[in-house]
Amino acid sequence: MGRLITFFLLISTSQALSWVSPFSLLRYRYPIESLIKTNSLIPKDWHLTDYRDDLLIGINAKDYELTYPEPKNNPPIVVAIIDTGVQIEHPDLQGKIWTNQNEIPNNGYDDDGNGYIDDYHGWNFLGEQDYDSSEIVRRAQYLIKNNHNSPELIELKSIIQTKRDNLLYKFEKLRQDHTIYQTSLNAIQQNSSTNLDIFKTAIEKLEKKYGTYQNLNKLLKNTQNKLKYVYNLNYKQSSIDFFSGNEKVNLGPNLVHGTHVAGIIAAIKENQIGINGIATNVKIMPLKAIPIGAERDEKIAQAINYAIDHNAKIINLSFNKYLQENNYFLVQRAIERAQKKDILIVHSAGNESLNLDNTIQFPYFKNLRTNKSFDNWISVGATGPHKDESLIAHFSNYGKYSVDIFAPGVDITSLGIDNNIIFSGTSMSAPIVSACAAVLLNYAPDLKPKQLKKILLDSGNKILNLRINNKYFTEYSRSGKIINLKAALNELYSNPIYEKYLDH
Ligand SMILES: [Ca+2]
Ligand SMILES: [Ca+2]
Ligand SMILES: [Ca+2]
Repeated sequence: MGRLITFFLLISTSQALSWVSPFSLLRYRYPIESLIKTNSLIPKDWHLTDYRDDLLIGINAKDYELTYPEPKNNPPIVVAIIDTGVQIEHPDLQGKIWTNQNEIPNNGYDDDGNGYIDDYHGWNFLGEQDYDSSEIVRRAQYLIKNNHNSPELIELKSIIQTKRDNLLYKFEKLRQDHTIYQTSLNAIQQNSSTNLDIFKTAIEKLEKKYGTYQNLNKLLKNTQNKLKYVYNLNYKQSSIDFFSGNEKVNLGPNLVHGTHVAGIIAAIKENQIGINGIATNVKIMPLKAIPIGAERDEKIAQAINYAIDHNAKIINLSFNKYLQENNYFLVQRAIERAQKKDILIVHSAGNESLNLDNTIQFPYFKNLRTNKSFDNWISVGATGPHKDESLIAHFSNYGKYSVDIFAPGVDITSLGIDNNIIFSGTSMSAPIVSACAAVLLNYAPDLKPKQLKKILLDSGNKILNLRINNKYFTEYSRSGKIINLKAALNELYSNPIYEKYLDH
């Protein structure tokens, strides 16, 4: 048997009968595309606006450089994004991607001797393994292996079966369309029929539905891989190859997630392309480690260590799981190391509508060895634009002790692969906080993570007298606030304890 799966062992048998597994709640692991698509009154950059001016609770990040001119010639703040990869050739990210100065790209040689060949723009820790088993499958496999014929296992098996049924249905539809497309294309190309109009109409219909043939093909492969790896109780990944991986951080079936996150932080401002990012003097270090399915702790630990060893100041983690697996201690060790090296970690609270004071998720904000919270760690929940009951996103996790602060995470427009795309999720809230921390560091490069966290939490926007589900907004997080960049800068410049850190 592996290490403890701590919180399951706290459940007594009598409770277990009526107990719903948190794994059955994993609906929104990935961000949700636009929730309020039709609401055109909300500007696309609402998350950057100032509450007083626009009556939308953004982070007041639009013109901070006018009040506080940015210091010149400071080296850029490096933000590592441990995610699904980043489209590094995106025109709105040009000049914003970190480069490993000691590595010569594309020569097949590990020039800087760090163990990674040609890691010029970060590293893809997944190698070719873009798909992996989901949490519910791993949890069910664990229960089967340990002969727990529990209500939880029955529930998980039923969820997995439903997922497979839906995927099989989708796969069959896609396969049919794929065949129609190919048959029609062949007929037209070979001019093999007298009635070509039927085939032309068929293609038109399919292009309306899928956009391009490539899209249809991608969907087909994606569905097939989900059946094969993500929701397959019989899929067992043999021991992880620690040395797999490659330099290709800009490929993969879910590249849009990491690209969206990178854009929120670093997209070039006022260039008429893409969006306006939040930080200016910043470089993104893309570290691809998140598959479709649940991440592996070995890879997360390696990615955190890579960020530490290559001078990232901030690490953004927009992912979570509820499964404590055997090698979680590697992740914890890496976080401890980041703490010692004064690197800030910003983590998305997750999209399962859970109170995290009652449920442990991983990576965990506490050191399991000492049971103390990491002081270089900020956990971020998601808010919407309006000061009403919808302020906390319905999907967002929360917790008076376990979530530090909120940041916009509903209908956030950022960079997609071809066009801008609107996503909702705490995955979007975390990079907003990472970007604010990067801005502060640019003005005061020697601030420690603990101080950065204190400034950001102290200066946040306290929304008073707002009740959401019979509790005040302020009760849903440690600070009770929403991040506010301009206020954070005001705090940095007005509080005498930070005077000596300012780079005048
Ligand atoms: Ca290297
Ligand atoms: Ca090289
Ligand atoms: Ca732009």
